[in-house]
Amino acid sequence: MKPFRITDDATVTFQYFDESGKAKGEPWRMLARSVDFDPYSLTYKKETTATVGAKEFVELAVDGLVDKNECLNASDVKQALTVDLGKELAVNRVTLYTFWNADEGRAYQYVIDLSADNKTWNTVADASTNTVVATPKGYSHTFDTGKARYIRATVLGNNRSKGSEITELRAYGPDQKPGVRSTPSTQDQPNAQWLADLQFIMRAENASMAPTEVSGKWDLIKMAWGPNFNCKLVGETNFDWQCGEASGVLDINGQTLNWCTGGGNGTAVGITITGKGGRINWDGGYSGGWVTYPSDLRGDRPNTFSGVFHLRHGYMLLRKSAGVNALSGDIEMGGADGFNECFLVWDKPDQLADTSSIVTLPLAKDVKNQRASLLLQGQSETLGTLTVGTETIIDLGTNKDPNIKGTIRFADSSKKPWDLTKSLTLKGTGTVSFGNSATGLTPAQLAIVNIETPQGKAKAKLNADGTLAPR
Ligand SMILES: [Ca+2]
Ligand SMILES: [Ca+2]
Repeated sequence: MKPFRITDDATVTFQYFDESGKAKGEPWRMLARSVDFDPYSLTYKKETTATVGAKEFVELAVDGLVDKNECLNASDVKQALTVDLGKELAVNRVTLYTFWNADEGRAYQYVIDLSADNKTWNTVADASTNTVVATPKGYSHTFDTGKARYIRATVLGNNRSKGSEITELRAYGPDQKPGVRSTPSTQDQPNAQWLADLQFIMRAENASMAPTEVSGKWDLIKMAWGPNFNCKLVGETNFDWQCGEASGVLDINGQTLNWCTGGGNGTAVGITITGKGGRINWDGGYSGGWVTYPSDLRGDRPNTFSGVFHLRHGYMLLRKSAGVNALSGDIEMGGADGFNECFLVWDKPDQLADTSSIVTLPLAKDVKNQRASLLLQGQSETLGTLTVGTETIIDLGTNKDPNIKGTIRFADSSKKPWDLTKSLTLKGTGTVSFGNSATGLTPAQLAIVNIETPQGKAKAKLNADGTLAPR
């Protein structure tokens, strides 16, 4: 078998096969994280002490791995980390790896010293006034070769917080190159621990069993809810779930999910919804009833499900973390015979993919309250086109911060087949735009747009930048 190379974080699926090539047992997955690993540093797994920190955290600084999420930390005080090389060795290069966050320009101040006896120290790098921003490459210092048994890095703090996070401290002799096995003059022969580590530089996290396959009527009672929830549709599935909370993963897998939630009860959907294509037909509440309590899509992981989300009726709140997609595909609203109106509501900004388009569908003739409403609540969104097929309302609402106005930016929708017997009504102050020019809607489309102003209803025009304004 050829070795395969992973150059970035990747989820790898494993499966056993018998000699005839037939799959045996369950596949399983793990997340392989890309990390810098060097077991040839003189400091690798050497006896290490620190001014602050439990033993397992101190060991993180010499475990061979540069992982900014695994640091020996100290806040409010300087952190001195001392590595005992076990015997005097020739050293001419030290690299200190700290936490890094280039976006916030985090730079660490530190001093590095060498010693033969752990008492008398020789400073080889004084970066106590450093302003160079920390990166995954660490802070490297090369100096005249000296003999040392002890290497000490004292991190004084950083310019963004009081933390002194150390993820790794490495050192090398003059005949060494980082990441390369050297001659034994400066280094012990590889021991069993090194070899074990070299064979396992992929770090296993979130190892999980294959998803449970689901189709037909979904029997919830047998399902385990929580972070380990892991299901995949393998056929059309009917899923009645009146209230509750869940997390984990649901792969729509190109299938159809008929999903009913709520009905006077909110349903918190913290599940991460994935899968290419397919469709979710969502009913919030019950046929003919007035839905008073929203269900919501929440959590800090994006729903990457790229099929159609059909909000048949009910009140769906988009409540993912700001900028995290609650929906990544297209959205249909309304169109459900005998059901009342539907609301798509923003609780946080930037909840839809910039390519997600919205179509409001015509309802059956005998249905009252034939409306589809987008309630921005003072949040902002950029998305794809809008197609008006029923009475459609955009209410920009108000933000908790009075300086922030609701904003919704549709793509140029002039080619979309609007039902010109219906209307689009705008409420609230803020920005609604179609494309970025005065041609983002046709004159016929503009003729059915009403803007509610303090002075009453006004007809609409598009400014040169695509924003709607009273005419
Ligand atoms: Ca480390
Ligand atoms: Ca967006």
